[in-house]
Amino acid sequence: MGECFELAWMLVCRWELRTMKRFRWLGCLLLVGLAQVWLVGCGGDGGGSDSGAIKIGFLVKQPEESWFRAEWRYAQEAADEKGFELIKIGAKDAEEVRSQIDSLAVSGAQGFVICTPDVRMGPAIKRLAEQNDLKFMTVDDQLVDAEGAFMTEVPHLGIAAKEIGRQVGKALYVEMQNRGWAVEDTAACVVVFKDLDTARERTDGAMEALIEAGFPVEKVYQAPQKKDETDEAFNATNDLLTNHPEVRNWLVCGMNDLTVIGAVRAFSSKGIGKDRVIAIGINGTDVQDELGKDNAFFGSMLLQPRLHGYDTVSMVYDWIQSGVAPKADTRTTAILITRDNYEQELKRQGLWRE
Ligand code: FCA
Repeated sequence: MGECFELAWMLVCRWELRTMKRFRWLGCLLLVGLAQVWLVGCGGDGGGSDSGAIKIGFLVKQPEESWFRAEWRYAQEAADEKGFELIKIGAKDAEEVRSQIDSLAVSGAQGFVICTPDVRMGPAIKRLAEQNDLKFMTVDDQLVDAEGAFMTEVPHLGIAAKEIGRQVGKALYVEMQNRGWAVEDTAACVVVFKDLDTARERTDGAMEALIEAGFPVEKVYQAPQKKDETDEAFNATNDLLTNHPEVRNWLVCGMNDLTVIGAVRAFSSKGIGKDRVIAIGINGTDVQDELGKDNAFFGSMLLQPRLHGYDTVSMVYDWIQSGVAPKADTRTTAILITRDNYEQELKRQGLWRE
């Protein structure tokens, strides 16, 4: 194949020498075509596995969550388009993360994308990947080292958490005004999860924007959840409500839809419904049912799971295939969906369930 390539190049040069300018482009086209055939003939996997088949893992901490299912779906789209094998893995604790990375290596994978159940596993994940010669990047939750500092040497794609949190805070305030609620009658219930930076940044952003808009800081109550799960958000909110029976109206937010769903359930278990609660989540992937009902869920910040699934695996694929490393840090944005636009926006992103 190499010889064909050289021969074609000679012909093009000769054409040039004979000043057959009219046909020069034809020669170039021929050359490009042959170069492609040659690359395919050589395998063209630029450092992939011996068999040439590229396998990439996608590990997520909560495989049953709609958010992660959406990421997987879009990652699969990339795999089908580009012709690599995607291995979808649920890894709910540290032990599963370790054993699944090892099995990935055994199965001949060359890389993975991960949203780990525990970001403090950062150094361990990095070591395991290096030992097994696996390229990897993180999605959603950024790894931290032993001192709790972000491991910026590992490529990451996550949401612009603080800014999206601020959008939540602003939207809560605007809706409070639309309803004509007096600030004196209203408090904020912010369900916080302090163990995860992206969660903390979101709720910090929401509180910051609420206070900036004029909401009294002493009426912003935090309800700490022990884990990032709906039941834990329910318990945290329940405790807060027991301590504040005097509040008439509530603005509610948290790290994601599942948290806010838990909070809304706690309110409704105490008989506090939509006429006294404005609740806004984050993700947008989990709220179709909520917004389909007439309840206290007002809206959600709809993220872009396609970028988190399709783009991340594509970056790891390019890294394996052609040695182009992913961008060090990518942040994605969100838009507010409410009952007015949720159907249209979920359909636009291919997230609507019939
Ligand atoms: C975290 C949350 C998910 C989603 C993602 C972008 O991993 O747990 O629900 O919000 O960030």
